[in-house]
Amino acid sequence: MASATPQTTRLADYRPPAWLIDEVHLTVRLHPFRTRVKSRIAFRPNPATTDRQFRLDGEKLTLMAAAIDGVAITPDLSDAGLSANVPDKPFIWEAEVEIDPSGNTALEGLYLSNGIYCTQCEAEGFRRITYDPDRPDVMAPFTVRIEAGDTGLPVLLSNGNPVASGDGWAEWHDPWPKPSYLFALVAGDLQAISAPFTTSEGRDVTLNIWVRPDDANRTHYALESLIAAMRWDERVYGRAYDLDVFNIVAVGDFNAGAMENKGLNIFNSKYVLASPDTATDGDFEGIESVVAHEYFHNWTGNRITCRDWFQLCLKEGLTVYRDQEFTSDMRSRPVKRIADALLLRSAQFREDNGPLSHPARPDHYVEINNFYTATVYEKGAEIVRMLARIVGEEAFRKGMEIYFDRYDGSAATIEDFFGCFRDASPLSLDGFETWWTQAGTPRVTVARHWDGDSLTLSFRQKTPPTTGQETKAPVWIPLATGVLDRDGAELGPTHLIVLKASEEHWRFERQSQTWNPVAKAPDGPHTPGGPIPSINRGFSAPVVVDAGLGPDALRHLLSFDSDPFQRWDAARQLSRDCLIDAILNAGTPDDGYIAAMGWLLRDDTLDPAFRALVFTLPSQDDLAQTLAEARHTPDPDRIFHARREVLRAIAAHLAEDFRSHYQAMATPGPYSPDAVAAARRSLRTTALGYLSWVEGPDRASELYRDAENMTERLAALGCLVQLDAAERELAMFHATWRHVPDVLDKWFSLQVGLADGATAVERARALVDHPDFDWRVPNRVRSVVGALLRNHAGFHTADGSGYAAVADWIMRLDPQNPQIAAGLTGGFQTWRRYDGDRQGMMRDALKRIGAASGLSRDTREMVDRILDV
Ligand code: B3K
Ligand code: ZN
Repeated sequence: MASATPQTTRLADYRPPAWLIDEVHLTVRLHPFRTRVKSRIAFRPNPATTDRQFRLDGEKLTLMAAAIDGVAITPDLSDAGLSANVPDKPFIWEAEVEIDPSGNTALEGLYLSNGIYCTQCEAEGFRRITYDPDRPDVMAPFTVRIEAGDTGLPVLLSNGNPVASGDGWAEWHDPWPKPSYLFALVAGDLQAISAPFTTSEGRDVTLNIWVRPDDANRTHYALESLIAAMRWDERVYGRAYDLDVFNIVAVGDFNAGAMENKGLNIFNSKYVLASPDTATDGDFEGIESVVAHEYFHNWTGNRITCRDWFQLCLKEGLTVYRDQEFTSDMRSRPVKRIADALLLRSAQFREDNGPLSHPARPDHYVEINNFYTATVYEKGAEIVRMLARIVGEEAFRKGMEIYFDRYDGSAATIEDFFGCFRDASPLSLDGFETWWTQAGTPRVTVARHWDGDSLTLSFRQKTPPTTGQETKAPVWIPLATGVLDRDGAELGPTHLIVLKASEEHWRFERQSQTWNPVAKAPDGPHTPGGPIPSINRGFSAPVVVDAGLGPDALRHLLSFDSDPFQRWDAARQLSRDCLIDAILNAGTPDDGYIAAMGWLLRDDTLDPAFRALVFTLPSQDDLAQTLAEARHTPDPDRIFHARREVLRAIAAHLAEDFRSHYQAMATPGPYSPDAVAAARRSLRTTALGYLSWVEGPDRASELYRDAENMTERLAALGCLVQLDAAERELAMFHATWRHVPDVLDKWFSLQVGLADGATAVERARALVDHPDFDWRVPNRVRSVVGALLRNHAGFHTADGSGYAAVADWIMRLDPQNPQIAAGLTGGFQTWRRYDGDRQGMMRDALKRIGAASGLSRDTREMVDRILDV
């Protein structure tokens, strides 16, 4: 029997809380199956409402006792919480509940991860720890006493500052009012590496990274990253840390990447543990950015939180924007911008193009955990970036200052945030806010008219309809635009054209080098001659621009544009066109394309990381998306083979260059994860990838053997897997790393992710039965099932075995960990792109999941949305 239709929560139904909290006091006595949580909560009526109903959230709790002002009561209990009659004045609520951390496989609330007790409360996990108004607009200071009980665990941590401790107990106090989702508790046999830190305000802080003793030597990079992030937030935003300790704990079993609990961040160990022999350059960069992201939440998320979960992008979009800027300052700004554009286009545009599309601020949900999406995070960050660009650096800073001053200690909305920039900027921003409420990726088409003296660009914007939003308003589209003459010279500085209407005409005067809006385009046909416009420099707007540029014009931009993003994007468009031609017409890369690519490869003035990105061709999924947008039905097998042919052809043409770069980009001496060294390795391993297609496996085998760091070793292994020549190396890798979970995950994921379609399915099926596979560990599940979903040819094999396998695994996982099961279900979101047979098989797989008895509301919502029922 399918579960009952779960309830939809709507933004329009928001009501302020009936009761506010002055103080929360918790005593947690740990036990693997019978942990006791005593709560003492001081409630007072909310003067902003006359509603006095008293309802507390609570799930999977056994209530032992409850009292109001010291008098025992018997509340009305339901699966979702309790209600009680309460006095119409401030009162003290007390309760004692029992919970079972070992039985908690959903990893939400308090759970045991390999002997470490830890919590995950965002979004609604606190209600699995005790009864409470589990909503972000109820904030309070917390005092927490942890009693180790029979567990004997020595390290007992919670939010805030340590107050007192003794044999088997510790007490913590967090003076900063916070919502329940930021509560955290950890108990374990842990070891810290620590550093002192004095804030710009003169506060002495102890920084600790807590891990299992065996991992203590792999925490230094996380600690350095934390220090860098703290300094950056002081310097760039004037925000200093506000407690005496900052604790980070790494755990092996974690649904998300990390969590910003006040003063006690809990991390997926993937984003903490690193050493040259276990982590790749990408892992190091990921650690730096996630440590910074969680730290930045201390102000954007914790000190100022969200009024309700619809406002999630208020904290996530803004904090992603902040971490992107941090990485840009620490590493290469253009390379970071390209990486972010790649992610947005592949993950967020994909979301917009399918049934899961939603605005950056959604207006309804069934399960909020399903909305930690690319749209909320990445598009949310792009909206902040556009706002910053439009109001300018100074007004943006001022707006942020107003935001911090005005909303510190409170729970805010997108409107509150936006209002700060309205106040900070002299510009009228009316209309910009549509970005938060309208789903979909705007398309901008541009026609050019050149009359010998001036260039007129006619812009048309259109956002295709999305699920539940048929009609679309025009949005503000800030397009940083330049003009290049035929000799490559820049005609004037970059100008920010902010489109507001569905159709606008802008004229560039060659004489005065200025841009002006004009009422209409000159009569006559589109004239491609004259200077070449470079539109959307630095990816200033998260939109699709079709500037109607042919290969010559793209090669011109690729060669001469002063904006590195545009050079990369021109190369990207040429690569994409070449691949599409190979897929549809069995075409081969033409000489002009090869020459342009070779020219970029050999340009030693360009950052090697940039060149590596130029040679990272659009993924199979990106190509399927491009084809679907052009109303072609993507054929996954053809995409797979055509892409390999193009890679081979490029490799054959540029083999000599790749060889010399492979040598020249070696990084002798001790490994350093810094951006310069990492950039060299990325170009070197990219060259290796191409060379493997023409030379076979020897060079990769040799690098696998000789590599002195995980970056090169894993890249070599990836080449061997693609050539189906990795048997020996895979066995060696397994033997070496079997007992290091974060490294073993790479072994699982690589052999599924990079194999050809049929092999990927077969391997994934075998690997879920491998003795080292464990359904309870999200990272391990993602390393196989997630890897198969990301293997386009594998997931979409013509016989449907990929779909069937993934559906089986989702059903197996759902009762245990609904969040992970629901996340994997998202892999089916593209089903409408494909041919009738595949559509039928994907729909059947989804229906099969939907019919599973007792399906979680998480997965049910995903199935329903994807099938659009
Ligand atoms: N806020 C957490 C994510 C929580 C996920 C809840 N399902 C990490 C982050 O974005 O910083
Ligand atoms: Zn975040």
